[in-house]
Amino acid sequence: MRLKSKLLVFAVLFCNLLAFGQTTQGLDPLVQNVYNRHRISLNGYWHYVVDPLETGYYDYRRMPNPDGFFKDHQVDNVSTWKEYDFDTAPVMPVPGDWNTHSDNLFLYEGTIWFRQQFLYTPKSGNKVYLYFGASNYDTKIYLNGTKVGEHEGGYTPFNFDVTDIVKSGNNKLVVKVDNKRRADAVPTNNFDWFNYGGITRDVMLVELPQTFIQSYKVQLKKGTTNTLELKARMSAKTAGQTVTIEIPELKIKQTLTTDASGMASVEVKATPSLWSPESPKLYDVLVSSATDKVNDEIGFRTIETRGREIFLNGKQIFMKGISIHEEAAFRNGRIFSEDEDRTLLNWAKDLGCNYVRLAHYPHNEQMVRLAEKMGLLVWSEIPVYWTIHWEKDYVYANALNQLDEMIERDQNRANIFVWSIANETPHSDPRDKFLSSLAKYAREKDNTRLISMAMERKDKSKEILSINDNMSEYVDIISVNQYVGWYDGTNEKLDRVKWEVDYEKPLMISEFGGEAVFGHHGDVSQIWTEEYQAELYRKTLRMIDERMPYVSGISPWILKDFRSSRRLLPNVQDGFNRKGVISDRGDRKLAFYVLQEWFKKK
Ligand code: GCB
Repeated sequence: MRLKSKLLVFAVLFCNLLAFGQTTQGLDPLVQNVYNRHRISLNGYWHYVVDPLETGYYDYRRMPNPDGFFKDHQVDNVSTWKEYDFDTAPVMPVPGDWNTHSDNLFLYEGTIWFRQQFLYTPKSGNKVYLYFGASNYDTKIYLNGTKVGEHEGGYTPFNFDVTDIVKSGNNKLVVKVDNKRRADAVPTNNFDWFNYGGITRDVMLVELPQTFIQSYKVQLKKGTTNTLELKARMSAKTAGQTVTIEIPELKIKQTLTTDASGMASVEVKATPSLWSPESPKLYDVLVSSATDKVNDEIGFRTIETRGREIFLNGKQIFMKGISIHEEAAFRNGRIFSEDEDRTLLNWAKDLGCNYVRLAHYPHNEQMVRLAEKMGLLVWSEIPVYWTIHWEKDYVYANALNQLDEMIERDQNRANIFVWSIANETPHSDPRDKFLSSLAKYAREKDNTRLISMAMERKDKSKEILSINDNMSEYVDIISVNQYVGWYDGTNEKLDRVKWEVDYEKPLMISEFGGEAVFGHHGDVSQIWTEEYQAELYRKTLRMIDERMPYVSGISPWILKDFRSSRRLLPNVQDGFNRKGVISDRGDRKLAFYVLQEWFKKK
């Protein structure tokens, strides 16, 4: 199924490429678990050229210039004409975001060219992949003057087989990154977070044997606690290759044989200790073939819904969560290190969370792995956010590709319990078609997790709040972002409203909240104060206790104040969405303690 699905993605992408000439190009199937492969980091200081008019890409008639900056020509004599020079251009760190690297680039949206040189000695018989953890948003990649490919989307990994392009000695890697917002992009041009541009995650060469283990999935079979499904996909699409999967602690050693598509799968009886927030048990897993091997740490759990409840490992669970953007604590830029992931996750643990909603796009791989080790369940989502151009096939292909890359990377993470396919999208038939197809795809690719999306309210009356969304049929968990007390009335309204939600499915409140400036105090009726925000939390939580006893989880908006160009109020917002229960400097607001107390009682 997985291979068929991947082929489908490639087919859709290919057709779109022919039709529109945009979206992704030249991508190779993702190599899974790159951090446990033989890799050579290309991180470091890269030279960059800021190119707002895309002079390095188009000629003066705005036609693609075959001799663009990607050629990185050398000046070899006094009459060589060249109007750019990577060698003398400034440098910035990769991974990095250009906005916080330089004040001049803080609000820059456009193209920046990056160049890194590296020495390499190809090993005969090896394959070499060039891997990007993420780059925001439109990325074109050239190695030694040859175009390697391109990728659209700012938050998912992608890679290319560069075996035939990388050479012995010095190599020149030139990358064009364009973070201009577009109405027909995913996300669209209107979103409430900061459009950090650049190569924002690790870049590396991954050295692999000619035939290698492309990916594997080792999970409990849906609906069981005593059967493991072991699956592996080899890079070569031929029958008869053997792959061995070992889990020493469970005394499992199974040899699988591939079919003609390079896929192999087998079921094996086992009763592993289950992963849970209280006991985040992971097992060492070794996947090996005649030519390749890769290690992982994998946990096993079941997740299902029954009626209006969510069950983890057969036990009903209340999801005590918080939403998080991938923005560093204290310095407000994209996160570039595991320590920065850890700071945010520790804050979530201090709050008493057993779950984090990683909004509104897939966060870096270490964030998910760290959360797994810390016993935090994860809601993982793609940036299908607000208004999307639902009718356009290439927009769908782009969303589908991002969904595929998200699942492909993290399909072995026990803590991911939900793939979320959208956030607050306006209702229409084309939207329903788009989203239901994404839901179907996610379910087929991975039936061991639940599907959800953050919906909006559709009220029965002013004070009878409700949800009415055709997509309810396609999701396992109904989730709603609701802002009574902030965008909808003041806090008193929270004392009056009733909820009538008619779906026999679990309901999560994926967002609620209000803004407060840390240290700004006043009466509970005064907005922007910590007191108002704390009161909003108190009343919302009381509303849930008293009038929504069936709610099965919450992830208030949001852990930390975050940068957003939509938030313009001077001396209050100053470019920040202030709905954090913690300020951008790490100070806990009163609402933090209100939520912490509530979680203690849950
Ligand atoms: C929402 C969005 C989130 C915003 C938040 C807000 O409903 O999902 O991205 O940041 O509201 O603060 O308005």
